Parts: sequence; C-alpha cells; structure tokens
Amino acid sequence: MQQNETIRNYLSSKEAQEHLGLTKEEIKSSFLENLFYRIGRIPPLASNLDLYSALALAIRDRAFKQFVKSTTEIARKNAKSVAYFSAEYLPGPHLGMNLLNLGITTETRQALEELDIKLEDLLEEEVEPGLGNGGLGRLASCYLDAMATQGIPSVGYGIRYEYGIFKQEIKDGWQSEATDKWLHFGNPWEVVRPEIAYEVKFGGKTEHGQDFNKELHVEWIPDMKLKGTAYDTPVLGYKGNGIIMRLWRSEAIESFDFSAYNGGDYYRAVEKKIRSENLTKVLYPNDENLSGKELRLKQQYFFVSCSLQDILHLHMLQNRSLETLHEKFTIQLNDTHPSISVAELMRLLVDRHDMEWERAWDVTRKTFAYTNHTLLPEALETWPVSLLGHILPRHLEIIYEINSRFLHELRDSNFSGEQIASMSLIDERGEPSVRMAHLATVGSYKVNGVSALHSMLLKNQVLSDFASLWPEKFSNVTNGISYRRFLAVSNPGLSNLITEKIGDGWYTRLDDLKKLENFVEDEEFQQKWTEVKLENKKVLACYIQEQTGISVAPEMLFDVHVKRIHEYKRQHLKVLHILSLYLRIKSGNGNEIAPCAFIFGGKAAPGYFMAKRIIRLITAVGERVNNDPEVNSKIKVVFLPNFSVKQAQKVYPAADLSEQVSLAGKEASGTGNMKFALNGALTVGTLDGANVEICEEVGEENFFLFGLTTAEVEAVKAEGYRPYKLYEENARLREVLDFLVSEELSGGDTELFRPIYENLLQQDPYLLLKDYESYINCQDHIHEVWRNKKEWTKKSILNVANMGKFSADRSIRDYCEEIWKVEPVRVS
Ligand code: CR6
Repeated sequence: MQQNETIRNYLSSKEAQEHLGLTKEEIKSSFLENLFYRIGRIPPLASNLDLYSALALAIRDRAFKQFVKSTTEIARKNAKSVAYFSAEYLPGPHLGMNLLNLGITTETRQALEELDIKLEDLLEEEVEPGLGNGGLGRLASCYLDAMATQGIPSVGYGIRYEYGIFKQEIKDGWQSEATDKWLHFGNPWEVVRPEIAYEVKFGGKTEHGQDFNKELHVEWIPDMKLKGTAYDTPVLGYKGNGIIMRLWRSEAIESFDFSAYNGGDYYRAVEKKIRSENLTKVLYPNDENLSGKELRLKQQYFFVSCSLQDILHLHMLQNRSLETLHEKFTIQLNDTHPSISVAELMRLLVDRHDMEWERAWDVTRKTFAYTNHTLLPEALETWPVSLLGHILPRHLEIIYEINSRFLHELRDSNFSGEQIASMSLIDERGEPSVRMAHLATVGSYKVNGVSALHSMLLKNQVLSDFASLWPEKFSNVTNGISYRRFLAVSNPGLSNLITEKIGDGWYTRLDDLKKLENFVEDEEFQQKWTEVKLENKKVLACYIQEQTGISVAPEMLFDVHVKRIHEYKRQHLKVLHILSLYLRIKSGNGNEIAPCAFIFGGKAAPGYFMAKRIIRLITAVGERVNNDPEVNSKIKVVFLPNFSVKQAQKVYPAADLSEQVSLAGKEASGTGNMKFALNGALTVGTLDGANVEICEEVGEENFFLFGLTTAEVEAVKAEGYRPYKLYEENARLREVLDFLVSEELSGGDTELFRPIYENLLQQDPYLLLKDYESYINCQDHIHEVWRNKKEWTKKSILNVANMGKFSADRSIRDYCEEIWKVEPVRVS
C-alpha cells in the first residue's frame, strides 16, 4: 500500500509529467535520447531500423507508464481481474496502434518531420509477432485491446514462441514455408522480467504417502524441470488504461551443468539448456487441426503452469486466502489449448497448498470459464491417456479423480449408460484419450460459443448432454474486432471521412456509426466515399504489383478471399466460379461480367495436403487467366503470399466484395467477415457463423446471401448425398469440373488437380457442388448491382453504419456482464 502511494505521488508529480510527456518537443527529445543512448546512433548514421527501434522504445516507455498507473489503481481498489489464457496471439504491428491510443500520431509525425524522417517509413519497418495461426490468435489480441480500453483489470497470458507462424512463399505456384525470425532484429516492445520465473516439471512418477499429520499426500517426482521467464509487452487502451501481455519463455533452471563441464563434457553441459529452450521454440502451424504432438501438450502445460503460479503468487501477495481466488481472478480459457489448467490448478491447490479436494474443486470451478471456438470433430482436442500420463503423471491421476466424481454425479442424475460414456472425460472407444473440451466444460462455471449460431449448435449438438445437465452454464458471446486497428489505423482515408461527418465518438461508442445512415443519400458524401475506396484500391494494386508482378486495374471489382486455407472455408468454390467465368468469356458469352480482380491470401497448414493443392490450383488458374489476352482485361487472379495482420491492414480497406462462403455450420464465427464489412465491402456469404448476425444487422438487401442453411445441410447429408449425380445432371458444372483435370489448366499434368476433382465428385464433404448453382447465380446478381455504382456505394455506407455490434468493445462488455462479473477501474 505504502509503495502504491509512492508510485501515485510520483506519477502525478511535475517531474514525471515532464519526463513522460506527450508533446511534440518531448517526443522528439525522447526519440533522440533513445537513438543515442539505447541504440547508439545519431540521425545521419541511423538506418530506418535504428530509427524505428528508437521511436518504439520511446513509445513503449509511455505505454508502461499507463500500465503502472492502472496496476496501482487496481491494487488500491483490490479489484477483481481477468486472466486471459491463450496459446496464441496475433498482436499485429504495435507502433501505429500505440500512437493512436496515446493520441500522439500527429505530434509524432511532426516531431519526426523536423528531423527529416517520415513516420510512414518507420511504420513499414516493424516486423509483427506472428504468435498465432489465424482468427483465434487475432481475437485474443483484439480482446486485450478492448479490455485495456475499457479499463478492465486484466492480463493476457501466453507463450513467447521464438519462431512464430511460418513465412509463406510461393515457389513454382506451390506454398513453401520458411522460418519466421521475428526476433532477429530485437523486439523493442517487450521487457524481460528475469525475477518473475517459475519452475515447471515434466514426466517421472508420483508417490502417494502420508505427511506428518497423517494426511494423504502426493509427491510428484519429475524427470525434468525447467523454468518459465516472463516477457511483458504493454497493451494500451484508447486514451486510457494499460495492461500487459505476459508471455513465457522456457529456459533451463541452471543454464550450465557444472558437474558435466568439470568432467570435461562441454556439450553435455549445455545440452539441458538447449533442450529446455526448445519447448517454446516454435508455434505449431495448425489451425483447426491438431497433430497431437507431445511437444504441443508440453507447451500448453508449460504456459498454464507458469501463469497459474503467477496468479496464485499475485493473489497471496495481497495476503488473501486461496479460498477466495475466484473472487479476485477469473480465468478465461481461449479454446481447449489451455484446458489442462483445470487439473493444474487442482494440483497446485491440493498438493502444494494443502487444500482439501472438495474445497479446491469448488474454487477451481468458480475460477475458469471456457470459450469453444470450433465444432469440427477433427479439431476437438484429445490427448491419448498414455501420452498424458507419461508427460504429466499427476495430472492424469487428477483427471481420473475428477472424472470418477463427475460420472457418479451423472449416475445419480439418471443419465443413461450411453450418455455417461459420451460425456466422460475419457473416450474409451479405441485408444483411451482425454477429451479436453469435456475437462474444460466440467471445470468451468461458464461455457460460451463465439456467434449465436455456433453457440446454439454447441448447446444442441456437440455438448448437448452437458447443456441439459447445466443449462445455466451455456451462453453466447459473439466475437468482435478492434475498430481502432481495423478502421482508424489501417484505413485513414475512410476513417477521416467518417470522422468529418460524425466526429470520432465511433472509436469507442458502438452506436455512433449508425449516424452515417443520415448521409446515405448525400451525393457529395457518396462521391467522397467512392474516391476513398478507389484510393485504397490503388495502394493495394501497387502492393500486388510489387509482391506478385501482376497488374490489376483499380477500377475492377476487387473480390477478395483472405483467410486460412481450409476445405470447409471453400476457397475452391471461388475457383469453380472463376473457371465458369473463364469458360464463359472464352465462348463469347462474357458480356455481363464486370471486370474483376480475384484476390486470394492465406496460409495452409504445412501437412494439409488438400489445402496446399488448393493453393496450387489458385496459382494455376492465375497463370492461365492472367496470361490470356482474351480474358485478362476482364478478370485477373492474384494469390498474395504471406497473409498477416500487417498485410490484412492493406487488404481490407481496398476490398469491394468479401467472400465468406464456408459451408453452413462449419465456421464458428469468422472475424475477417467483420473487418471487411467495417471497411465498406459488401459480403457474399452463407448463413454461417457471424455472417448470420452481420446479415441481420446490415439487412438482407445489403448482403449477398446464398447456399444451404445448417438445417438443409443436415437434411442433405441425412438423405445420402451423391455429388456425382449433380455432376451428371448439370452440364455447366460438369464443364467446369472437367476443366480441373484438363491439360489446358494443368500445363499437361492432368493428375495435378485430380485429388480435388475426385474428392468433389466422390465425397464432397463440404457440399460445394450442392451450393454451386446458388453461388453462381448470386455472383451474377452481384455483377449486376456493381454496375450501378450509386446503389453499390449506398449499400457500402449502410454496411459500415450497421457494424456497431461487432466491436470487440461490445464483446468484452458481454463477457464482463454475463460471465466474468468484473468491473472497470479507470485511470485518466
Ligand atoms: N480457426 C474459428 O474457426 C473463429 C475464431 C475465433 C476459430 C473461427 O470461426 O472466428 O476461432 N477456431 O473465435 C479455432 O481456432 C479453433 C479459428 O480461428
């Protein structure tokens, strides 16, 4: 308390204000000081990287100031905090966001201009941390931003992977993967905290005995120990609080084995260090599909163990009893990746802090809440019992104990044998394995899905028995995105235009965008709106030219499909559409087609055969189309390599049409769909995930809907779906499909795309052929609407005006009110 008082007094002192100031002069002098003293350069000799690093350090210090202020206030109020557990984060570039959040973009730009430096050049220097695969990791980062903005006491816990998501290159049309050395030039945003480190154990055995009070006591004797060290990155809220993202790096407890060294074995002496550091070396590049590797489970356990030990430490630091843990902390599990937490908290409470089992279980169940992010059966995490027992022997015992008590409860509640087997934490069919979603559900006080449709399916299908047991446990929080990053920072043109009309209240007030509806008929505004889009398209066109050598005319309709490559997301449905246009133009029937650039981007998991083949298909179609003078003035096909947050910030502002074409019932939510619409793109989409709610908000007349509903998908499958029949019946479709295996497309290798062809004709698990006709008709309609530029622009304005619901600020408010029961603590 005494310490808090001192910090507060210091922060409000004149000295601190001057030191941490935000005026142009102060930014300039702090920038120059950092350049000189921390980077060791003077402006004339500094590279852009030096300049960027100096600026980042100057801004980071200011961000930490907000964090210190917030933490002091939270401690003073003894407030409840959120710990967000996520194995993935995709923060995107920090600099632009932090400038916006501190409200000093203009001052910084001016300060640099006086030194003859362009802020934009420095922004381009930043290498983003790719510590996630896609939507889930980006969502976690949007939520940290929203929590900070709203003053929610919170910490984001995760893993500091040394190599993030691989860098995608396209070689001879194929995806090739290179390591992502994001730390190569240092990371000015983080601060290492060597004093915040925890020991983590693996393997070995357990010993059950009695302690001196004759209480049963379990001792875990591991065969390996390492430590996790904290690396903190400040996350600023908009003109408000600062929180941190705390990522753990694995290290050897002793960096050097002296006994081995003294024995003359230098290599063995450092081996332990290397083995320990390997744990957080690399992110698993699988999205929605787990390879079930031992190292992955170790990573998961490592980060939750460090984080839980940290939380218990912080809790006890305030002289609080562990029995009140849930009153001061709530822990959100971002998917099942951190769900081993349930067993780890039990272990810490029971084995380390001698809490009695029932009491510990009560605290545990009141501490965790679990968000499910997928219904895909192959992505629901399970770990073989043998593997889990080998790496975490004590946790397996704990899981068995939780399960045995849980199954007892089920028997008492008259669940059938069949239901009990399907709800058990252990899947006994085949090789016994632990169902992590069940562990998370049983060990949490709330379970939520990420869109209305997904939460409904979760409740009625995947976890239906659990929902009948605990109906009050289940809820929905529709995902949201950061408007400040995905509109204010990445689309300054549109953002300024909006602010000119309605002020900048929309940065934080969800409903403000709605005011744009008043200007939808304003011709001057419409004109400016189209001009901004065209400017953004010109910028993207230059970038495309630079990255791929392909030239696209900015006046074309920019039809964009960027997201992870996955069969359920149906990038290949888009390809079938493109081929249909190609064949139409070739046969002289292309008059109705508006000039159009099809822009794809996204990574495929390196071991995902079909996804990689789909990328090859896209590039092959591109080679064919872009080089054919008969068609290339009408259509162009681009595959942008290495989709990332930084690249996304260039793509969304320039899109006219957003492709959200997953098979209904497969995409839990999607968040790209929101980013596109917020930037004025119209959506062509199925009734899947959050598309349903976007369509509801913007109105069906401003959304291009096609395809089967979830119920229809189920009915088609129940009837016994035969894609080959559709191929036989529909001549146009047949022509397109046969083109896939033609010499013309594959440059002579007709086997190249046969796996895709066969898959569609024989199984078609994602019903492309069934939705084909509806998709093509919808696209024809889109081209018709596009010709009426005024109509299109009005729809675009109405899309943006009605996006209020999809702000991450709203999602975080929902979490706070319905799940966490956490109140904001604001600082000025
Ligand atoms: N892959 C869902 O598929 C959702 C995000 C964030 C995903 C996607 O629809 O928007 O999570 N699921 O909720 C998982 O990662 C398991 C994703 O990004």
